[in-house]
Amino acid sequence: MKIVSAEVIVTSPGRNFVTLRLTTEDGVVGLGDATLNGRELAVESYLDHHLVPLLIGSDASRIEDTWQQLYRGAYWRRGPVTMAAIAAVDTALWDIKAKCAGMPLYQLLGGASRIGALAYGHASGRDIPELLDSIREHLAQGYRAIRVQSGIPGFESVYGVAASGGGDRYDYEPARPTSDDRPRPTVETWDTRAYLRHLPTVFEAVRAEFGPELPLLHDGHHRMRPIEAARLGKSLEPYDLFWLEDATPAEDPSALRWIRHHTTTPLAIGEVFNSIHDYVPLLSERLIDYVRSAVTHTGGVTGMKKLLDLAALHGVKSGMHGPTDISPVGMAAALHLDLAVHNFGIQEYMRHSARTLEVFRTSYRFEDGLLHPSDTPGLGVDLDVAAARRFPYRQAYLPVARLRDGTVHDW
Ligand code: CS2
Ligand code: MG
Repeated sequence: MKIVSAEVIVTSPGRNFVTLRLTTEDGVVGLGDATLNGRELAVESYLDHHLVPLLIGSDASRIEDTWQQLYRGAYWRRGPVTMAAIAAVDTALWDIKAKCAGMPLYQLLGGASRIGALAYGHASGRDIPELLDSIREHLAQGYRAIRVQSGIPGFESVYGVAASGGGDRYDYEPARPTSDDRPRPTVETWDTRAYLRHLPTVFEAVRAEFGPELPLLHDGHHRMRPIEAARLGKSLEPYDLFWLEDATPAEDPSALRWIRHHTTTPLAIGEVFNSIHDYVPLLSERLIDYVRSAVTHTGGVTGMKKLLDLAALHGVKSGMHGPTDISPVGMAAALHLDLAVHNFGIQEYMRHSARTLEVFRTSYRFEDGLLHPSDTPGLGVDLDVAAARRFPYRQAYLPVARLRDGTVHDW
């Protein structure tokens, strides 16, 4: 079954997405997400110039062989751009295979291991009253697990806090389009000590309002040094978090040994990882409790399945990344894995905007706190190419964090 067409579609319905669309000689279409927030055109170029020429005329049924050829054949292995490109090819090939088998993808992955995938949403507030309202809003939307991000007194903007008042909270998008009067990334001021002082008061208020049962998550977003992350994990123990995410920059596994020694707060890490090799020490030494990678950034369904099987050997569960910069195609692929693997933990679900869903026609469902992948053959997502062309790419950068003295910090 040969591939006769491979299109890389960059579209910006509310935010930028990169999608690979493969078509076989029999007219079967497969989609793969290749979105890398803030660096989309790098992946578009990698696909267009280096992978598409290899795909035309290749056998769409040979998924593992294609993956190994694109990974080992690149010589220059790993990296976010390479692995997002490989992920898109791999996901599109699984979409095609499942369509040809007449099954939803999860059936090819071993069938359902649960009735649905527990989702968590992003509640946030510039102050505690606004945060509590946002949590109520998310509970009313059906969420049964909540990520809690709060502003810090004295700070204009903080990671993860949606602009309040009007608009759609689910449109929170950290990557800001450039313009003539804003040609560069926005700069956010950061002060870890202020954050460490404030956060326990936030969770004290949330637990007082919503009780001890509600699963609460928090994203440290890479910005603490090990001893600071250890202090935060310890100070949040009374609030029984489901997880503390990205407590420290993920490149340094020894940092996690420090944090692990000081706190029992569960740790989640890996959304910026792109290879199973990044996880090996973290899993073998049980330094983390949840794997945060997304199908889109870790070599596709093939890469993610291998990673989750390795994680399962060490009692580590999935917690796949699911912000709005994972496209509906990437989200759908995640849901098929979420339903099938045994070591499922939780699924991030920021919910895409109505404008995004004008381009990506999805059939996964969110009901009573659980996500359900489509039962139509394949991934269950279609891309309206004509609609995609109505939303041309807009250059956008993720913010940069600086300390009060101007020093660049991890955002
Ligand atoms: C965040 C992401 O959802 C999360 O856990 O870490 O929203 C992250 O900020 C974006 O994916 C960056 O593009
Ligand atoms: Mg995160």
